[in-house]
Amino acid sequence: MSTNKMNLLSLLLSLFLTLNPTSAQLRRNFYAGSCPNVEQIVRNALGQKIQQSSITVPAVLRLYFHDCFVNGCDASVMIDSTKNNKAEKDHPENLSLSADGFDAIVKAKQALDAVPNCRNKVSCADIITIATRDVVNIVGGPWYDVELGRLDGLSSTAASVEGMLPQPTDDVSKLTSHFAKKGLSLDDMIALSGAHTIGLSHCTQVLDRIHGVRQDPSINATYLPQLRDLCPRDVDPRKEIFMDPTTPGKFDNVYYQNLQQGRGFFKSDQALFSDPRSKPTVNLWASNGQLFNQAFVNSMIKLGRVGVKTGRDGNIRRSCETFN
Ligand code: HEM
Ligand SMILES: *[C@@H]1O[C@H](CO)[C@@H](O)[C@H](O)[C@H]1NC(C)=O
Ligand SMILES: CC(=O)N[C@H]1CO[C@H](CO)[C@@H](O)[C@@H]1O
Repeated sequence: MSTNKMNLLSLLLSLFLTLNPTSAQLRRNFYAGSCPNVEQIVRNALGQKIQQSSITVPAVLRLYFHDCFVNGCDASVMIDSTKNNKAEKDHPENLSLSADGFDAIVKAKQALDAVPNCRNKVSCADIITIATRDVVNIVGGPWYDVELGRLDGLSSTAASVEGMLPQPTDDVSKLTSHFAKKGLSLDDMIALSGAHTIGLSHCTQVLDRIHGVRQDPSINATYLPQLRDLCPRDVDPRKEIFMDPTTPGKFDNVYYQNLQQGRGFFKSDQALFSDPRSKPTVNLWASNGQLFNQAFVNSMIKLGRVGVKTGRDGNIRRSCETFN
């Protein structure tokens, strides 16, 4: 290629990067001038919280997903309801968001506020982003550099959650359309679903799938009786069980190997293996954990750009759970 063409190409590329606002406003080391140790401080606070409760790990990861899918990655999921406002937390689908996830972010914010130059300088949305990267890494997942510079959102309503989150009964078409609305591809959806390699679900989410007339025939014949034992039809609705029956506490590609054997936890998980559009990718990542890790990192960074607030659309909250 001639130098002229190369110059033109790099000009076009930088023009594109400038015009593409979501990627342009976020950057690594955003807090280098105001709170240079932000990542270390968050990581220390999380380490302490995880020692008290290991449930914190999947809880934070899921919090990031729910935050970004409703209203963008703006910590709107953190806001407490008041007399006049039913916040996102109050939507029935929140019931499963574990309190330890919220508490971990509150603790990290407290740790930041204890450092004079960091006090009220770091957004709650960025704390969630950093914390999520950390928890994934702490249980064996990949490390990656986080983009920062999000502001915290100015609204949070239970009504805004309606229809935003994919359902565990969704098929690949429905899942794909949910993710496409956020600018995320089929492969992003398959990669991010790999988050179900850790964490718990309430039994109630799968009762229909394992008992009765609507029982899902794709469930592995050895796994089905185990699931029924753990989650009998009259189970206590508060009971939770691991979603990855093989390596529940480790972030790995066993999620995809489980799908190959009919050990997907939700219909939406197992659908990734039964649908020809997603099956080749499931097989690839089942056989190559490194490729999965790369894909997961790319998709997590993309997820972190969804609906980012800047300027007048946000601020830095003094408390993550209430508006300033
Ligand atoms: C693809 C569509 C998805 C569906 C239908 C879905 C659905 C669910 C459901 C129903 C639960 C169990 C909730 C309960 O306790 O009852 C759950 C748990 C969880 N989900 Fe997803 N999810 C999806 C994608 C994601 C994504 C993209 C992430 C993160 C990147 C994620 C992370 C998690 C984690 C970590 C848990 C365990 C939470 C804990 O142990 O506290 N999920 N998901
Ligand atoms: C079910 O799981 C067993 C291992 O427990 C495995 O050998 C078998 O191939 C699985 N069945 C199917 C249909 O994948
Ligand atoms: C974690 C959390 O905030 N859970 C709340 C979800 O919403 C119900 C009401 O729908 C509350 O009772 C929970 O406390």
